[in-house]
Amino acid sequence: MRIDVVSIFPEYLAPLDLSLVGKARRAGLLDVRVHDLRDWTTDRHRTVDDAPLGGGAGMVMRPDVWGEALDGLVEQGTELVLPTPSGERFTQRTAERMAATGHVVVACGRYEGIDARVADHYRERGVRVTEVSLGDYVLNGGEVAALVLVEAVARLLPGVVGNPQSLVEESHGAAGLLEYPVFTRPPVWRDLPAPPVLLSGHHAKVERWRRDQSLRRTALRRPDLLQQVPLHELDRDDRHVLEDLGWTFDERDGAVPPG
Ligand code: JD8
Repeated sequence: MRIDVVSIFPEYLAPLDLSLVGKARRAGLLDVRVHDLRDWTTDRHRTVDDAPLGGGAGMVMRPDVWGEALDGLVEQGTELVLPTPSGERFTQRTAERMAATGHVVVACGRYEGIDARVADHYRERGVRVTEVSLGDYVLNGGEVAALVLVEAVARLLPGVVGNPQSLVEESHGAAGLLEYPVFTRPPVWRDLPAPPVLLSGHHAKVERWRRDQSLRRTALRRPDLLQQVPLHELDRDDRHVLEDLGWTFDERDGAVPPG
């Protein structure tokens, strides 16, 4: 898979040289290329922004510079990703879909954003254009989203994560639940014992305990996620855990939170 990231702060993407993503790049499991948007400017001040049409505060990124940059990177089958606070939420499902895409180009905006015609222009040319948001808070640019996207996608690629099994049980995975709490040695730390079941060697009990913890955490912290879990994926024991928390179950509506 190839991911191109374009930004006026390419050094902001330096963390992609580190850790798992850095190792995967050096191993050829992933091709990440970072570009400086100013390389496509033509004036001696390397200008990328201009005043907003219609007035208002701040500056807007020019479509002509972005057009020159993206024309050189976007090909047939490329997905063009534009981080923006007004985008659709970037989720694990989004990451999974992008990991199955051969080529993604991420256009990192700054200032008040990128001239809206850039997205429209590439959509008109048949390019899949996705405007994504990390969440309901305002950042100063798209670089943080690019870091999140590359890491979330890279770790889903074959060979990047050492033990693919760990991808299965994590939050937002196929089960749609939050992950259970994890513990390691010492068995007692500052008078805090680890859950005895984890020291029992009784694998079935350990699995049940972990499932119960995932259900409880999801019910208490992310009831919206639990409501999306198909009823047939909640067995009798699962429902007992949730009933103790006041949940009910409706064949049509699925798991129903208390109150
Ligand atoms: C791209 C420019 C800053 C945003 C005026 C502050 C994503 N979840 C998210 N929050 N914010 C962004 C984001 C912010 C960006 C750009 C993404 C490009 N800005 C602008 C509009 C208000 N300034 C984001 N993903």
